[in-house]
Amino acid sequence: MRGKIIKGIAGFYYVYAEDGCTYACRARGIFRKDKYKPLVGDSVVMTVTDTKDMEGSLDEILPRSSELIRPAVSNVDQAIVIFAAADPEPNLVLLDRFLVMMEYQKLPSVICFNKSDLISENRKNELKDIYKGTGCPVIMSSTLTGEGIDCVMSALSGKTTVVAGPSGAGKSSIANSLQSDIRMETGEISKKLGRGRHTTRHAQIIPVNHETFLVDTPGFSSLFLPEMGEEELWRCFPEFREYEKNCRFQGCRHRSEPGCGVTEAVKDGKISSSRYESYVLLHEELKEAERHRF
Ligand SMILES: Nc1nc2c(ncn2[C@@H]2O[C@H](COP(=O)(O)OP(=O)(O)OP(=O)(O)O)[C@@H](O)[C@H]2O)c(=O)[nH]1
Ligand SMILES: [Mg+2]
Ligand SMILES: [Zn+2]
Repeated sequence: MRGKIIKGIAGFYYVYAEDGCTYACRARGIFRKDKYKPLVGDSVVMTVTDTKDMEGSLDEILPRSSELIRPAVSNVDQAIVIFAAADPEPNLVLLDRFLVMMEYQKLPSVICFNKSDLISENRKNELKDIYKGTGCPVIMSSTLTGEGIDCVMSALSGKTTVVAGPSGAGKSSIANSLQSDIRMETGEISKKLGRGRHTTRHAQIIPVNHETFLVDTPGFSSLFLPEMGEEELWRCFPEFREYEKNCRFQGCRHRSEPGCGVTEAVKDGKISSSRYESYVLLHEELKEAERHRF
């Protein structure tokens, strides 16, 4: 029978199989010998060995279409980056950091501002404007009013999507609102600290239906950029591309170089200054990291 590995705990791989059941499977010896480690996300062939205890054996791993490093999951099609629109205020530098990481791994992203019930129409438009140039769809959602949940569902349908975003954004609440039989732990936000409790600990896959899967990742608090070069960083800001052509110098870093098309576009309001500020911060961070490397 075919299935998908949805989590791995203590030597067991939990396989969501074609029959709609989940089996705890041991990997057969061949995997250990080949050092070919099964990954969460793998499509596999399995055999049921015990129908009472729902156990099976992993027989074969089908070819992977992709392999993500952070988080370590295979066959991912896209990411959804979920931030609270308010309570807590979204940290847009962190959001941009997620987008850069996804772009760097060539993963398309969907941006979702949850808790839209807490912000005005004006603020919604402001947030949408900031991310217009990224090419990522921006969804405003609320698990309280139901706004945008249908948009989230249609963005995810038929795909395996990594869910990223800080603790307390409402990732689990959204996953729960997509289908009645999936239940993920949700945590009450700590009013005093203004941030959520870390309720999700292991990377695991939540089947929404037979073709739609969510990869739930632990709440990120800090994230480091992969060891990318400067040039790779500005490639991860899609809205720069159109204006880079106007830069006077080849290899322009879009910082204080004269005749820079990107900083010009920021001044003219064609590139969002919030996005550009994130670029500057991440650029400084990369330079700093490079200095420590050598
Ligand atoms: N006002 C409002 N609150 C929401 C909404 N969605 C979720 N919440 C609340 O926000 C808090 C955090 O939600 P979770 O779904 O646990 O957040 P999470 O992103 O899964 O957090 P971690 O698992 O810690 O990473 C909970 O108290 C939810 O009730 C929403 O649309 N509007
Ligand atoms: Mg959660
Ligand atoms: Zn430039």
